[in-house]
Amino acid sequence: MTPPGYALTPGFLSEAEADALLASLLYETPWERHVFRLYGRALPMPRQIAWVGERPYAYSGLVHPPAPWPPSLAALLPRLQAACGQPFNGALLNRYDGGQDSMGWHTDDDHAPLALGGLASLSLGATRRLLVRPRGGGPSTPIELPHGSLLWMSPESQQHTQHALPKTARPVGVRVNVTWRWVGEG
Ligand SMILES: O=C(O)CCC(=O)C(=O)O
Repeated sequence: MTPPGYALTPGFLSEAEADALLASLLYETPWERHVFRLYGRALPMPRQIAWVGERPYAYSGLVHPPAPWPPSLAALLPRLQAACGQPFNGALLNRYDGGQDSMGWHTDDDHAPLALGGLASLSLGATRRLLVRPRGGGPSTPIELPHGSLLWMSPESQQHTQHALPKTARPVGVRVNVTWRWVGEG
């Protein structure tokens, strides 16, 4: 069972559609691996990211400039918007090259103009486990995210819960996640 405010659609994309989208995003995307400084130590972010969309996006201590939708994502946009019942004008792409790539606990409402709505999270490649827990801590609920699945995260889910994609010791292949968002004028 997914936690309140989260809804999973396995097979949102067919196997063939998901295979083609994964291949084109791996190839076309200008992936960036950011490096943070903490107490004088350089810490590489444990995944690669890219921002696409019509507005700039403040994320991970940087403002990412607007970047055009790649054709493969532009083609999917109307379908995503119809499925979720809200517009999206940008997407954060995350690339996990193996089990040691991960994302820590966070919510996605740190960017105030996101107030309009929820997020649609499309998973491609290796199945990874997302953990969801109440904001402020507590027991976590796992959600397995298979190739081609779509996870809807309501606006309320971002107010009440945090999520994370932990590392895994299992041998896993590459995974790309596209989190579609609405970004206001800031
Ligand atoms: O890779 C995932 O499924 C998590 C993505 C995520 O939490 C985010 O983009 O905020």
